[in-house]
Amino acid sequence: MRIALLSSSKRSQDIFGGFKFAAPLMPSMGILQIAAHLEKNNHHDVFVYDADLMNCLREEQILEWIGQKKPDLIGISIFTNHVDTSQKLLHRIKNEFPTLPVIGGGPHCTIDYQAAFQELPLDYVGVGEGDETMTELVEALNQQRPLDSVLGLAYKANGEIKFTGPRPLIKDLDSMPYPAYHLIKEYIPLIRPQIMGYKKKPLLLIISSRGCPHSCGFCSNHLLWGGKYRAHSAQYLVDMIEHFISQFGIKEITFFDDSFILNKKRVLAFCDLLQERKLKIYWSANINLNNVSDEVVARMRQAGCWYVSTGVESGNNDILQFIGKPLTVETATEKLQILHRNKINCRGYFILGLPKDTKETINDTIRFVLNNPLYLLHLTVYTIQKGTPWYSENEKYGTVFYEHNDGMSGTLAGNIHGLSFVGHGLSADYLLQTQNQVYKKFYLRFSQVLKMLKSISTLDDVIKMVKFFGAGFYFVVKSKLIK
Ligand code: B12
Ligand code: SF4
Repeated sequence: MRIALLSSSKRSQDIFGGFKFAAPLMPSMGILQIAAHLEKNNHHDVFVYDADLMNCLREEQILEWIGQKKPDLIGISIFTNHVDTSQKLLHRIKNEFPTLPVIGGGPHCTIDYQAAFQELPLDYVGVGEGDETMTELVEALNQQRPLDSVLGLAYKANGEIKFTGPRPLIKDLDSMPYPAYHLIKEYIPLIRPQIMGYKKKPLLLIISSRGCPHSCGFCSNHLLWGGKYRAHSAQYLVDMIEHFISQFGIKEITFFDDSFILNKKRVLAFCDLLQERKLKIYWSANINLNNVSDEVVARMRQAGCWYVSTGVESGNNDILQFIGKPLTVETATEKLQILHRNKINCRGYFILGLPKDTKETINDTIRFVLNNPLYLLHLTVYTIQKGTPWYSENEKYGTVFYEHNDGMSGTLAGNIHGLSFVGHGLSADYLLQTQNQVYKKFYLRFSQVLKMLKSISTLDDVIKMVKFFGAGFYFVVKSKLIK
């Protein structure tokens, strides 16, 4: 069976308007993992089309590609923030290839498979981890077996939607094949995370663990990954990095899982192995601040880590407690100092206008942002999301605009869509203006400009910096004009 795996545009390119060159270009890891699992199980006619990365944002190009590949099954990965592009694409596919079956998967489908069937012309929906589900579906279809044995699958039968039951989580992540980067080999040189979030290309994204043991009110992680933390071993990761260096000459890795350093033993072993094997590679990771210590961070730095991203979310302890985040303002301050001392750049994620936020708690967040050693700032206005613990609670704390529930409404880039939540005592204007002002204050401080200038060591760094400030200026002006 020939299988085409797709990801429609995540819209980053459109959002950046005239500053496309500064937009991140990242592959959809879900389809690369699924492709690898299919290949491991001897299904070798697998093709991947990542619309953003392949810079083919028009549906015609994807349809043409499908026409050439002649798949027997299409799999598409869907995040809530790009349901609209997936919807358009799928309707075109169904018009052009009416008998070609399509399975949807990814966070949006897992969170509400019933809704996914209503919104999108899908034949099947993969709920949860799709690696084994997809392989088993292909085998069941090949052998014309009934589908009820394929766990984690929803499908239409006699006008009804049937769900086969939850797919158990994969126990041993090391039994999984490496993501199938070879299927998008010629596009690897294009991969880049946020413009200031990498040093050297070619670069690959790696997901080193799945799941997070915490359950923050605004995050759907618990529902998606079952609240269980599972991780690849240090040995597996270093073998994989060595493999990718030899295959594609990569120079940097971005670990994009939720918390790379949750298991201290694993991080230390990973750093030791990288150094033992003399693998000189830059890397960065998403981390939780409460796992930071001098010991871990110093080893990370020695082993090539230069940058981390972390969610602090708020500068007020009551709000942090309400979120359910295991962090206090004092701990966050102390841990950011540790990163700073060890010369690891840090990007902080913060949210304005969370349920229970007031102008006073927001001022605490602003003070925190401006008074701690952060290298980059990511500041969004709170956006409601299906599948999060707070989803049905939001109305207690403010006005909810469900029509703006696309995940992007609170980002500086996405304000144009309108906010999805405005807390009691706050207004959309106030939130958007505050976001705009804090960005300007943060990046235009003399100390910040100096810090960023000091980090320049190559011509490429200069170019990135110009693009970064250009795009930043574009967003600030755009969000001021659109009211
Ligand atoms: C890396 C990441 C990003 C990267 C982008 C990565 C990329 N390639 O584009 C960055 C930092 C840019 C980012 C931004 C945002 N992100 Co993000 N991100 C993640 C993160 C941490 C990892 C994603 C990942 O690669 N996971 C690993 C892969 C293997 O998992 P997966 O893609 O889910 O695939 C598995 C299953 O879903 C399923 N599956 C996937 N596709 C398919 C297809 C088929 C056919 C089948 C059967 C199964 C299937 O099987 C796969 C393997 O098991 C997740 C959280 C998480 N831990 O998953 C959030 C997450 C995906 N992001 C989320 C959000 C909300 C955003 C933002 C909208 C936030 C914001 N307001 O700015 C933006 C959107 C920006 C944009 N333009 O896309 C939400 C999405 C929720 C939703 N309902 O869609 C998540 C789940 C976080 C959360 N818990 O709330 N993100
Ligand atoms: S926000 Fe981060 S720490 Fe909180 S549940 Fe989600 S992934 Fe875990």
